[in-house]
Amino acid sequence: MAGTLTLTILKPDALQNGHTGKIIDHILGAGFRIRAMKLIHLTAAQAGQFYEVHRERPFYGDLVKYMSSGPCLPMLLEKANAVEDFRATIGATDPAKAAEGTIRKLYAQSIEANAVHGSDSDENALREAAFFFSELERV
Ligand code: IDP
Ligand code: MG
Repeated sequence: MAGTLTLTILKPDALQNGHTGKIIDHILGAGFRIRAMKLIHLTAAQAGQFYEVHRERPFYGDLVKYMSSGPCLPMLLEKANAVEDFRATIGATDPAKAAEGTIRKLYAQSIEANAVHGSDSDENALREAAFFFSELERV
């Protein structure tokens, strides 16, 4: 059975461009409950660790620089079928390919500065949740 948790990050471009409130409203409107959230400014080392799986990709260096360029807002979200439903809510990685009405279509700047992260599996959702939040920081 699909899990009920997924991890998102409102990325630096979303915060810098003033989209924080609208994106949170969109997420709540799509039926997700916020179980934890935290405003933080990642170091390059922390951003590199979070995106460890992409270390060999050509965009990794730029991605780490971008993710540590300003504050971001990780949130732990809960809903039935959380991972798949949230990926549908945010749309494709490249906003040019994202479906109408998705968060990335509405708010992303580029394939790199694409407004939000979404876990790609239940296993990664749990790993990413533990990366940002202790049990005590969850409600
Ligand atoms: P996802 O965020 O839709 O799961 P991933 O392939 O896991 O996409 O890539 C992680 C992040 O790396 C993307 O959200 C985006 O910020 C960045 N990224 C992915 N592909 C590219 C690319 O081709 N050029 C630049 N940045 C990219
Ligand atoms: Mg991914």
